[in-house]
Amino acid sequence: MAQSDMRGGNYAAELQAPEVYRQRRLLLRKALDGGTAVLWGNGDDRGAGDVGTFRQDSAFFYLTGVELPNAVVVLRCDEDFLFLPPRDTDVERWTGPKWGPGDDTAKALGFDEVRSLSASSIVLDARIRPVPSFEGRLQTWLSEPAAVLWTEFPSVASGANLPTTHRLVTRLKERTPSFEVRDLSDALNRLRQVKDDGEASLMRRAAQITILGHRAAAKAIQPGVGEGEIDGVVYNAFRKGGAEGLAFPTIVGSGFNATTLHYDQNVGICSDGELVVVDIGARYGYYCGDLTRTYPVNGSFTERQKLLYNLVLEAHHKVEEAIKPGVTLFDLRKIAYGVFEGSSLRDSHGERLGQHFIHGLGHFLGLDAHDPGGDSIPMEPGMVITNEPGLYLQDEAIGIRIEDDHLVTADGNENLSGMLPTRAGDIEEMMNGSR
Ligand SMILES: [Mn+2]
Repeated sequence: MAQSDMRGGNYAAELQAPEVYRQRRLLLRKALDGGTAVLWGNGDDRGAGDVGTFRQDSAFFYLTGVELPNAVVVLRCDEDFLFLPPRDTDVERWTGPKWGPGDDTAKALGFDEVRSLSASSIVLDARIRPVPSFEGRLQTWLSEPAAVLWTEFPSVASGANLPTTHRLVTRLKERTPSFEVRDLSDALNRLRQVKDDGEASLMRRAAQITILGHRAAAKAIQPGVGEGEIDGVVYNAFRKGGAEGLAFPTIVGSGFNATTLHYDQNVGICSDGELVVVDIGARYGYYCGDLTRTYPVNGSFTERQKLLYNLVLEAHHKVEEAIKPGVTLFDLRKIAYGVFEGSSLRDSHGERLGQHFIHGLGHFLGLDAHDPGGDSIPMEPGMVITNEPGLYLQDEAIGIRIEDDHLVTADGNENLSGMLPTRAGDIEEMMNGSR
């Protein structure tokens, strides 16, 4: 599709047909029980110095495929509406052509109607008639008897501005106190957890590009190289592979830094004899990869490092064999913990290793690197989770994590990153350029 036809930002929405998003809205509408659901997309509030392109809210993108800032979607049992800011040709000279309210947009994006967020007027029968704003229309819907407003409330970080949803609901309540507010998150998250075939192929692609990042990192790691340089090598491989960007900030942690779970400063130097944890994810069509490998900086594991590495790998394998419908992340963590506790290996105090597995086994993965879903949800075909056992021995400056992405299938799982080596010998070979 030509650049000028996209009118919405980048290409991600083009990867699935408007009909796919429409079907998702239809499914959600059935859960509304006669109410009105409203979801606000993200505004474009990038400040000076921020990098990257506009990123739509994940739930909003899931339902609409629309990447324009400041859009609103309304779902009712028998209709859906997209509200967009009116087009502004002066602004578009700076930001490029955008979709605006109107029938051609509705047709292209698969909506019944696309209306303007602002109040306007039309000439009908030679008379000027007012067209209400989005808020005016919403007010009307919420004045119906027994009206219900379904929406998602983003968590409010202390000190942050009250999000749009809170502000608007408060304002509506002042004028129309009678409607009931219900949380749309459960129904929406439930839909997002089970990936359809189109989503599964986007996630396969995100995993494949993330693998390219690892292969590039493996070849660049050597004594004296900066963690930041590896970070750059990974980003280059992602963009070369077709990713639109990062699923989350790249983690390159060597030596003691490898024992810090979300270390993302990447300002240290990889030194001879250390291990370096590389936890990276490419984003493709809004879907996230998330893969971790642990490399010996000089290209070969020491005896102690290899023993510990193989133990983490054993936990990783046992978990992989167990991923199938019905099990929970909690069950899977117990398997990995059992491997660490059952090992004859000890820490520097002569104690068992289970206590050094300090995080969960993994998380749901999708439009967000940490997709909705918790440790006690039984797996279903179509769910995607990470499998990332790890051991962190701070006083030995050893951190080890091995992470793959798994799509749950009817009788087990598909390892989306199975092509990326995990065995210690294969990791060494990958670093030395022979695979
Ligand atoms: Mn992860």
